[in-house]
Amino acid sequence: MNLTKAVKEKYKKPLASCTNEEIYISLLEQVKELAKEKETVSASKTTSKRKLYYISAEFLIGKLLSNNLINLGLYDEVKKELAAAGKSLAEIEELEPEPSLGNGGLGRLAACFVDSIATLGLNGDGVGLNYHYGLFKQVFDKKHLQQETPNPWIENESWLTKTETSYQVPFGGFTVTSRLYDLDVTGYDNHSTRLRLFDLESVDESIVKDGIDFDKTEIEKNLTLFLYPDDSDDKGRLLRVYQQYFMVSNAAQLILDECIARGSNLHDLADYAAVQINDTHPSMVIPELIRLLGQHGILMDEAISIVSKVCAYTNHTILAEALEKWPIAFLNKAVPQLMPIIRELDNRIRATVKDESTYIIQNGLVHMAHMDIHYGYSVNGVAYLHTEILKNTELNNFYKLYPERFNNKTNGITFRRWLMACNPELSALITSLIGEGWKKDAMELEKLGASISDPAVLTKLLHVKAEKKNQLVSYLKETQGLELNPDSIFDIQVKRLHEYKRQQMNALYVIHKYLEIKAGKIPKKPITVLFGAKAAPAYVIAKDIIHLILCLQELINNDPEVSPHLNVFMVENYNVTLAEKLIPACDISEQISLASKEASGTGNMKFMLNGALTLGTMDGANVEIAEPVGKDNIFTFGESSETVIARYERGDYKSKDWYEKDKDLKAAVDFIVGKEMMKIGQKENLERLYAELLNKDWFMTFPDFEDYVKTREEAYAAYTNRTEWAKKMLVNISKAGFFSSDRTIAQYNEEIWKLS
Ligand code: OAK
Repeated sequence: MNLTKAVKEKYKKPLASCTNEEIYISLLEQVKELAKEKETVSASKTTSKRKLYYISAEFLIGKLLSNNLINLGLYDEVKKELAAAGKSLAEIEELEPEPSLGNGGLGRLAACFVDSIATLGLNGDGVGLNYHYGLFKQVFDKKHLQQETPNPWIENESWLTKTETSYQVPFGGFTVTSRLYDLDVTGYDNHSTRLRLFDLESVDESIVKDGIDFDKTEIEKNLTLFLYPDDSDDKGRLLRVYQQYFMVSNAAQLILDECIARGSNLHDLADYAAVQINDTHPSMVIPELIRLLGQHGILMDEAISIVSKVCAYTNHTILAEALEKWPIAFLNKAVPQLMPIIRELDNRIRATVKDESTYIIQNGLVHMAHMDIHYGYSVNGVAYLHTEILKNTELNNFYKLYPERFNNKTNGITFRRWLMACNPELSALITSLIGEGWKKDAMELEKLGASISDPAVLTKLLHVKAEKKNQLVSYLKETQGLELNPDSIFDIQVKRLHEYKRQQMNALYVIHKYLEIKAGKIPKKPITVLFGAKAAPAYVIAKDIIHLILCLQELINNDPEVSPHLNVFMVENYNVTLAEKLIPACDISEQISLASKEASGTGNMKFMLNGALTLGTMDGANVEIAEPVGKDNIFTFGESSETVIARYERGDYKSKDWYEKDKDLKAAVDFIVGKEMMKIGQKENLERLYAELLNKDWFMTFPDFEDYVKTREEAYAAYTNRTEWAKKMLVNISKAGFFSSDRTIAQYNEEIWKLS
């Protein structure tokens, strides 16, 4: 790429005289063109007749400029060219809005997967929706409460390319027109693929009033405005059904069109297409494909058998409330054309399967996952423990019917974004030690083990960490006005706010530490506790937990006795961009979900890869991190998933009993409604949270509290031995190779998609 020439042609002036905005737009155009070329090359090179369609309601892709430059091998070159003209690539990157197309783990995983699909040169696209405002933008108000505002990200110049493709999507009583936008995704040093995002032609941004409020019944205007509109009421829930159908009807029409164009007669559709259903949001693709095949003259029996060879389902959660079940009345209203097909699918199960708990329709509700399992050819969990729990507990009735369909695909992350782009300093150190091979084969990171006793390497590793902490300190000062102490332990928990992830337990620890410091027990090394999390707008207790943390931030950081030793911050509007700054700077990664509840976690992998040590429960992928790093290089605590599952089964958990018998815990819990907090916070929120913990504590923070405190102290003590700590960091980095999404995607391909 020759940026100097490009801007000369576009703006008739030298690079040095261009504004950052002008350069950004020029870079965007150039990179888009190059990605498109790669796309064409990839498409012509592919030998696979079968093509993957990864359908997902979320693709949390993050900013694309740097990542694309890295993947195209242009990053260093462009950076130098800009520097020579007195321009900073980092400043230009800041201008790019972050696409707001996802919410949490499932969406970020989908983005990592598309990167790996491109890198491995597989014949596959991601298919989803082009939300205009995506997930809300989080702001904290003066009362220390989360507020939600729209998060527009689509500008005149963006990564999206409008296509000629458009479909009619029929709903009960009306039909809407869609428009396909493509977004090229570059793979590392190789191919490129596409994210295919459908939008509504008649979408109308002007109906959004007052924060993120809009008329949920104006489907023809609102369908692609927001990701997961508030589903606390029936109107919001119905809108989700409309959105999901809009996504899958477009996807199904695209799939059939493409396969026909590539030579399929539709009877052989399974030779041409594999559909991965990313949790249950795209599940209606099953009846929709059957319906469309019917329109092409294929009879029900055959259509069902074809679709069952095409669709595979991934489960990302065992939380019962997240397993989607839609009232028949909703489907009858929104998508009446699907209900007879869903009934037929259910009747066939009723005729052959005795176990009523597996039926698709039960008590007036359509169980989406049940449809996926009966009519898909693969069901996978996302970490070893999670898959075992699905097989033995949550989906045991289905496992008994179809043991051969169940398989595990432990999640992974793309090392391009989560190491090369966000931590070039560490990448350079690694390359200087073991060469470039790890960039294509992550397992080569194991070679770092040879440096474990090299003091010079360990010192360099600590220097990189210190540098990343300094960078974070400057960034948070500039962007959010936060004052962090770079010479403290950075202890970080960033992820969606959910009771099962137990940010409240972390907050209880913070209170405990505050009380200790007040009583004169000073930590050996100052501690900075960082949180980042958005709470779903209607999730009351999650918002109360944010309130608690923000109040603690106010209290502790302004207490001259305590703040030299302990600080607490909750960063505002945690997103991919912030994650890329926080993760490389982290010393201790909090992965403290209640054992059995976190399907996998992927933040845990990103932190490990960047040399943070995990403080975690034996849950999700933590189990698979603990095994290779060994007990000296991870801090695990808490009850096992068996103990937790057994207690749920007995149903005899009483949080008050635990509260009464642990005086430190009692003091921390009582502090929530004590006079210091009441002065800063809102009585209603704090009292509600206090009552919730004392009377319910559904995710069992109290039984784990004592062990959590003890283990956290051990981690802080270990930190003071810098050489030993650096060794632990190095072990973590060297064992991270397994968690590359290239490995995960290769396994999906070998065992599920079989693309070539
Ligand atoms: C979101 C909506 C519905 C169901 C699941 C999710 C979700 O984000 N789940 C998360 O998926 C990640 C990727 O597999 C996992 O790492 C997380 O543990 C899981 O909570």
